[in-house]
Amino acid sequence: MNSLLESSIADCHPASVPDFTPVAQLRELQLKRLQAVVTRAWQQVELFRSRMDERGLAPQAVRSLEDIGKLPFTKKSDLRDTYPFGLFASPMKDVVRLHVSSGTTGKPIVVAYTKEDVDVWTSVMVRGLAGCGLHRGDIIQVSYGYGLFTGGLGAHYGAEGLGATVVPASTGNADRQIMLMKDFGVTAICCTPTYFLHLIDRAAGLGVEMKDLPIRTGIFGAEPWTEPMRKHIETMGRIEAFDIYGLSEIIGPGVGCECRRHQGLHIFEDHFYPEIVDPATGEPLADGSEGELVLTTLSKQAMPMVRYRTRDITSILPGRCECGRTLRRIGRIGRRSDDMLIIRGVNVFPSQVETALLEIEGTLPHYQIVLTREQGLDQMEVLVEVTPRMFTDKIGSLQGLHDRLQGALDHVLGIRVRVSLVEAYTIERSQGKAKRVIDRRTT
Ligand code: DLL
Repeated sequence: MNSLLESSIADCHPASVPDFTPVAQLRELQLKRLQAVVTRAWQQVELFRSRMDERGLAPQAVRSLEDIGKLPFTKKSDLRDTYPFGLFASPMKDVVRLHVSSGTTGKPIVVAYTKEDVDVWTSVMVRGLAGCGLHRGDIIQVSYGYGLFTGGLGAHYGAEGLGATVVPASTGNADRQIMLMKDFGVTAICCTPTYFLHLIDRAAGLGVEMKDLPIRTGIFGAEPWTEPMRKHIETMGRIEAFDIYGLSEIIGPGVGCECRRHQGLHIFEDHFYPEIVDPATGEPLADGSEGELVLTTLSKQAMPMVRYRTRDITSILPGRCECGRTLRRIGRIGRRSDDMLIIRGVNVFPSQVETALLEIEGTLPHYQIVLTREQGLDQMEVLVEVTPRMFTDKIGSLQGLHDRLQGALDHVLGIRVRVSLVEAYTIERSQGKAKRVIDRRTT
């Protein structure tokens, strides 16, 4: 074993050892689990069985991992159409937990867990947190929402499973969050990146210096964020920031997580099988190509998901991570296939706006995109908060900042949008996922 690998393993909680399983052994385990999950779904879930029947497929058709490509996809609409319990593969007496994801539109979806599912969820979260360098002795503040959202309880069980001390703060009451961090000597926080930004601002407002707090790690996810945002958070918050990914339909947080190399998110592949497909055709794409992430749960009991179309756009990164984990990695998820805005025929993603803004000094990482329709034409306005100093400076510097932003956005987006500079705190702060786009267009 090389010394890097040895030190990575030494860093870890014993539960993290599966991260280093030799690849051949991992693939063998995945195949065995895939066959079992397909059989379970076929036996227990009517929708899945009928889709397999339509294709003339039985579970025995899965003889190799490549055969996964023959299986039907599952989509979010399938969960909505079978609301509430239509995709459950376990009787209710075996279901110990339900979570609900509301999404932005329409009916909510319900997801279910058996005791074994909760144990798997805890174990992947333990592995994720351990990979970020956390361990027993850490004091972890969980500031994801507790409740129907998976973030709070998912991180909570993981942090407790790690043997750390958990501060179950949930979201809200930023002043109290800062007080807890300070008084309890919190060493790590789990929350959305935008909520942490808000906490940094509040700390400054309360006269608390981040550098005086013992916090050293942040585990951020549940919404897209960019590399410039990471740099901003790390500098202002005096912490190391990690990206954690997950979705309710698959388990919640803990599908994948960065390690200390910060070169992509390791997928906990012994439980979740990743594929990348062309979002338009559903055809599989090679490693390194960007496309839609499709996930299959390999051990889920209560609600197995076969080839779930996440709509999250990323790629499987080729090659192995220097940390020695054998788990494949995905790139940071910057966008979803359904968050694309089409403005006067041009495709625009909110993450492009964030990248452009954060490169310009004098702005704050708080922005919102407002869409309107004027005389039949779509208009996009980007509201950007600027540092208080900019407003007290001469008018000329504000105009200069406006022009630099306008230039950066024109360049990145390829269309002219309206830029409005606003004072700090004009844009509403979110406690969970940030709402970046306000669509005021009426059809
Ligand atoms: O957001 C689970 C979660 C909680 C993940 C806490 C990480 C931390 P849902 O509410 O079902 O579950 O939303 C899932 O959020 O399909 C992505 O579009 C987005 N998302 C989650 N993590 C990231 C991330 C939770 N790290 C949806 N980067 C997913 C970008 C993310 N997008």
